[in-house]
Amino acid sequence: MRTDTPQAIYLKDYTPPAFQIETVDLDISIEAGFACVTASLACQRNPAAADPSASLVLNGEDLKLESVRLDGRPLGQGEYVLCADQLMIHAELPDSFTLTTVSTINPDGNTQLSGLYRSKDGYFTQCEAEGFRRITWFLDRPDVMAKYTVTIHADKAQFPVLLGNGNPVGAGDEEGGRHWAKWEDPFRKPSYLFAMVAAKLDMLEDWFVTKSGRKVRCAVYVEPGKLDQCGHAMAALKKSMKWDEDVFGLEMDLDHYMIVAVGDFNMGAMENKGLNIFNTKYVLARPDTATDIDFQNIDRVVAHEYFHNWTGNRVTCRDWFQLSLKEGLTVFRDQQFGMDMHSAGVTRIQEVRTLRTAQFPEDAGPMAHPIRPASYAEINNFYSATVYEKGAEVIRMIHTLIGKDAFRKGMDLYFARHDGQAVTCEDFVAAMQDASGLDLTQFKRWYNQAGTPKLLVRGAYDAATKRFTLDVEQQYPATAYEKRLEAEGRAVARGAYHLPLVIGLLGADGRELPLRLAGESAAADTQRVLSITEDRQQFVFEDLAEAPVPSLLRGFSAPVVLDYPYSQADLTHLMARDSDAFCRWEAGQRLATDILMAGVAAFQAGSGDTLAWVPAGYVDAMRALLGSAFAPGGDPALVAEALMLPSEVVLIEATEGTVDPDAIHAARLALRRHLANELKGPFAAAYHELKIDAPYSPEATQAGARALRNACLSYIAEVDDAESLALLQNQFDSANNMTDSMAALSALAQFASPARDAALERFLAKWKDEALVVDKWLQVQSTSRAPDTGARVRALLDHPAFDIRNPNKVYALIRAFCAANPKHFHAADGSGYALAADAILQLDALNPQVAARIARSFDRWRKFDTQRQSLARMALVRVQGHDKLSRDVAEIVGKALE
Ligand code: 0A1
Ligand code: ZN
Repeated sequence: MRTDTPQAIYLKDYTPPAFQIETVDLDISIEAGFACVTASLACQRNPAAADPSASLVLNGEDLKLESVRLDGRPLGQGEYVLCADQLMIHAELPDSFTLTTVSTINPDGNTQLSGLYRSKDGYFTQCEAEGFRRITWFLDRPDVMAKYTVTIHADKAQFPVLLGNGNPVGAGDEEGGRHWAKWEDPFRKPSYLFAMVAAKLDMLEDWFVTKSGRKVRCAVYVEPGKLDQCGHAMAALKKSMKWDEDVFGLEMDLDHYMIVAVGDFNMGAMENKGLNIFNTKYVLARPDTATDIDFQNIDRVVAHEYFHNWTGNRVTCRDWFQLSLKEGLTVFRDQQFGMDMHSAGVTRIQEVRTLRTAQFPEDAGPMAHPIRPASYAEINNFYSATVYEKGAEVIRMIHTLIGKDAFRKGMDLYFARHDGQAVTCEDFVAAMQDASGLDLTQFKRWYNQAGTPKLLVRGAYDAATKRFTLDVEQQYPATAYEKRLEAEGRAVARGAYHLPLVIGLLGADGRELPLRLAGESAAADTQRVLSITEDRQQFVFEDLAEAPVPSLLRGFSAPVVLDYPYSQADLTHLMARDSDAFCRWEAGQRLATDILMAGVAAFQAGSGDTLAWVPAGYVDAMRALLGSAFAPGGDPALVAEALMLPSEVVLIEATEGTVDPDAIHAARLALRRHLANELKGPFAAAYHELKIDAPYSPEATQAGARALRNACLSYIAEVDDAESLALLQNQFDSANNMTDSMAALSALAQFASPARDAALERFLAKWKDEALVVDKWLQVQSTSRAPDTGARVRALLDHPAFDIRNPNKVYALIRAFCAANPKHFHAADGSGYALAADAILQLDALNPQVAARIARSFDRWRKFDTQRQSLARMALVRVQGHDKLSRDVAEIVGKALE
């Protein structure tokens, strides 16, 4: 039995590689039941290596070595050693030489989906972070950058499409109905960006002319028969190319840019040079199969992978500790793209919601880590919300502190200095500092400290002096991460963060008041970026004729928890009048959270049903909110966001002390029902008013109207009478797009009823051959609040529509249940925990990366009552006790139990 957390590797131990590899020549032959890989590596001793006589040690995993040659000479026994996923060359090595290995691999048996693997229509690769070593022996680390050529051989009828990175340089037929193709990538790249495909695929082709007149061929490859679902992805690609030229001056550098969609994929997509491989979820979309959100996600993921071509590929990471160098920056870039393409306010709100649902809990739990961790056991566990989403917030703070123009200069400088290199987060910050002249030394704490800081802000108005004083205090208590470092004797000093606090002040009539800080001669503006650098700071605003309501943390200017003692009247005022869309939304969320927390206490005391905890005026504020969508300048998309009460997951995080998931669920549902009953008329009127007659389009205005209409529908459904059921049924029956169809199905799925069962049955019958729609069918059930959900999820594990080898299915059924259905996952009898543990163990034998993602569901187990804690601990201990546990799951479970 294993009880420990696996061996960690440390950032402080980084040393440059002993060898560099100049060129890689690969020959990959796909045979029946195996693949043969010949790799010729032109190697050179690295003058920067610590040990000038170090031997060559290559990584390899699940490879069967057939032969090794050094400059053509076969090496014999004793000249190399194979040991624990390493090939060590003992033969004497000249300063430069070519090492050629021949190995066989088993892509058909590769259920991990890392390296070369089989999926329905052919063979695909995934090499980030350490998958290349599952294809051939290599110095599999990102600071080894080489030029690659690859020749692929396969059966022509079964796998007519053969793709590699870069440019096609040759192709032909071979004996036995086989064919070959050779690809050459002119850019040096790390091994994690290698890709190849041998498959039967259809292709959509288009062209993009870059700003300097280069014609780029854009191609989207999909499963045969799905060409009618890839137009949106192609359009997104071309929009991304244009945007990166316009906003960052960055041009596409290859003649071919290919996107290949595959149904079996662990993550969203992968930015391999010139040959992106995508989860079908982020490529395929048709109005009747994909929702507005799916269309938006496709835009974002296509843009994200495209933007990586500069931020990640041209300039890459020195080591995996620097992952946020490329990910935080690229997420920031895709967020900015999203804000330009869709509604800026709504996009920002959705990002904040993601951060609060996924990243804040991570920072508060056993897997807490800074955006650049100091150690890890399994790098795949660090493709985290912290590295990605908080990483993007950190870049955004630099953008806010130095301003847009200096940020652009900083990007230009970063590329001028580092194009073609593998660098560190320091290098990026140095470019920003040098371009802006702002000292970012203290700012770098964001890279080394974990945890969500708390900003305690207090305001005081003095009518006599007409001054408003803001006192700002930051708190950053140690997280599990710092406690672990401390226990290991590696504690690092913690200190105050440098962050931008963007603020405005609102008068009683909602006007934005001019802001003049003490010591300044005139009011500069109605919005200011306050630079917070100390544990405690004070800001005094002058010339205020009335007590203002402060609008704080505009645009969510820093990833912190803000604590300000707003009254309910202040919040209602901000909700209705603030000029900042995020702050308007935030005021509503804050108001709802305060009310719901009172509701939770009431339910725990047995008086929840009286609704005495809902303050007078709340229903009116929500009525006004709904009405504002129809006023001149109203934004239905934003109102839809604001009508949504904080999720149970967010409320769990907001709970100080022991979480009671049943009371949280009861209070939230009671408030939804109350609003539904009180605002029955307005919801129905809005629903009818927002009917769209035009043909479906996923663009923002139509999607916004649909979002609000479906938000109304979900409230109408809470009334749960014959009339509301008829409305749901009618929408489900007549919807001409997946957004409306799913909205109706998901409302129906909340009630264990014959109507639900019939709708689910019809939906599956209609869509059983569209894998991504079947995922929706699974998820609508796994996230339902209906009392039979736990049992249904168990039963669905055995349903023919479910496949535990397919990550999308696992995410839809199991992860969604664990992460987005707290009422059932945290069922008091432990059945949710047992279900998760069973799934983790079953998955771990197939796909450790996916198993580890499910294991993260236990992150917050210590926040619950002792009964639930003991059941969660039992489940975790059962997983940990398994004797062949992967490093991936062992790290997660080990940390959870620490
Ligand atoms: N770099 C990709 C994400 C990615 C990471 C790992 C993968 O396999 C283990 C796959 C994709 C991105 O940021 O989009
Ligand atoms: Zn990325």
